Amino acid sequence: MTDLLNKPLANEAASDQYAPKKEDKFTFGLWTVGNRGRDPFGDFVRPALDPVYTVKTLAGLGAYGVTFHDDDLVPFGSSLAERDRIVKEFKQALDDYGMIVPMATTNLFFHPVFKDGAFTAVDPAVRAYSLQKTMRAIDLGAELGAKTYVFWGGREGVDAEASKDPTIALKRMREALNFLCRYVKDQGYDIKFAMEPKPNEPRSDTYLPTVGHMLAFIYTLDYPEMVGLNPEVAHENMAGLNFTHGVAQALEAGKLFHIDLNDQKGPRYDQDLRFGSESIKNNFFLVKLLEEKGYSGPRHFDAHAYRTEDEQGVWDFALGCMRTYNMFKEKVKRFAADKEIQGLLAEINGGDQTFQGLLNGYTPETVQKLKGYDFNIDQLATRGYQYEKLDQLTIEVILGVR
Ligand code: GLT
Ligand code: MN
Ligand code: MN
Repeated sequence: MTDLLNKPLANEAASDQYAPKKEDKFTFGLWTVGNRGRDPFGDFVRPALDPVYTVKTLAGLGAYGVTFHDDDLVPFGSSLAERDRIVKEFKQALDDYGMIVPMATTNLFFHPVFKDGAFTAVDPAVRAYSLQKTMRAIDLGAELGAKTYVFWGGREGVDAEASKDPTIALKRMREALNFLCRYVKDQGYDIKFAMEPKPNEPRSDTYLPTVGHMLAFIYTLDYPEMVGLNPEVAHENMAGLNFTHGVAQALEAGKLFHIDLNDQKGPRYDQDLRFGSESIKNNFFLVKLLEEKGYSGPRHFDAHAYRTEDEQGVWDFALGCMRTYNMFKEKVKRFAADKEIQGLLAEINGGDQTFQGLLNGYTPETVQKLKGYDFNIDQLATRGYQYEKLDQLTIEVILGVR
C-alpha cells in the first residue's frame, strides 16, 4: 500500500481558507473511503484499505473522526483474540492521530442470513441473531467512545408484499429498538440511537422509508428521548423529497442526532456521490440550515469515490467532500452579509403588521375580531412577492458573482 501522505496531495489549494480543520467536525465511515467499487454489474476495482491507515490518512486531510459498522473494523467471524488485537491497534491509531469515533453501527445486511431483513425478518432465529449481533456491536462502539448508534434498516422490507404483514413488521421493529434501548441503559452506556430512513434498495420497499415516517415512529417507542434521526441526502432524494425540509423537521423536533452527507442525481438508485457534486442549490440551503440553526453534531460523509478511481482518487474524493462543505459555509455567510438580500428579505417578510395582533394564538376576542374583519382579498391578491429577484440574487451568491 502506498502512503499517499508522504506525497503532496493532489489538491494544491489544500491549505487555503476552505481546508478542512478539526473544528469543522468532518467524519467518514470506514466503508466510504474503503468502498472498493463493486456494484451489481462489476467486481472490486480497488484494494481494501486498512482501518489504521485510513485513520492516519483522514487525519492528515483534516477530518475529525471515523465511524464504522462492526464488520468494517472486526471482520465477520474473527476470533475473540483477533478482535481484541484489532481494537487495540485501532484505539492506538485514534490516539496517535487525534481522531475520535463519534458514531458506530451494525452491519445487518451483508451476510446472506439477512436476506429477509434483520429485526423484521420472518424467521425468529434471524431476529434473535440480529439482536445478539447488535448488542455485541454496541459494546464495540461503546468501547471506542461512540455516542451515537445508527440504525439503517438495510433489508428491513419486502420484495413479495404478501410475505409480511406490514403492521407486524413495524411492531417487530419497535420491539427490537425498545429491547436495545433497555440494553444501552442497563449497560450504563452514554449512547443515543439515530435511525436512518431509505425508501428502497436493496429491497423493493423498505419499511419506514422517509424522515417523516421515522419521526412519527420514534414517538411510539418506550424511550423516545433516546432515539433520533440520521437522515441521508441521497435517500430522501430517491423518494423525490426536499431533503432540507426533512432535516429541518427533524432539527426543529430536537431529533437531528446525526446526518449523512452525500449527493444524488434525482430519484434513481442510491448514488452516494461526493457531497455537493450535483445539487448545488439544494446543498447550499442544507448547509445554511445546519450552520444557522445550531446543528452541532458531526458532518458525516456517507459517500464514495467513482468506480473509475484508484486510491489517490479516493482521497481526492474525501478532500472534495470537506472542501465543498466549507465553500458552501462561506457562501452562507456571504448570503447573510449581503445587504441587498437581507433588505429584500426583511421587506418580503414584513407585510402589514396590523394583523400580527391577530396571529398570537387563540383567544375568544381574536375569534370575534377575525370573524368580523372585512379583508380586502382582491387587493391582497395583487401583491408581487419578488421571489424571482430573491432567487436570482441567491444564485449570484452561489455562483460567486456577489
Ligand atoms: C450503507 C448505507 C448507508 C448507511 C450505512 C450505515 S451502510 O452504506 O448505504 O446509507 O448509512 O449502516
Ligand atoms: Mn446512500
Ligand atoms: Mn447513510
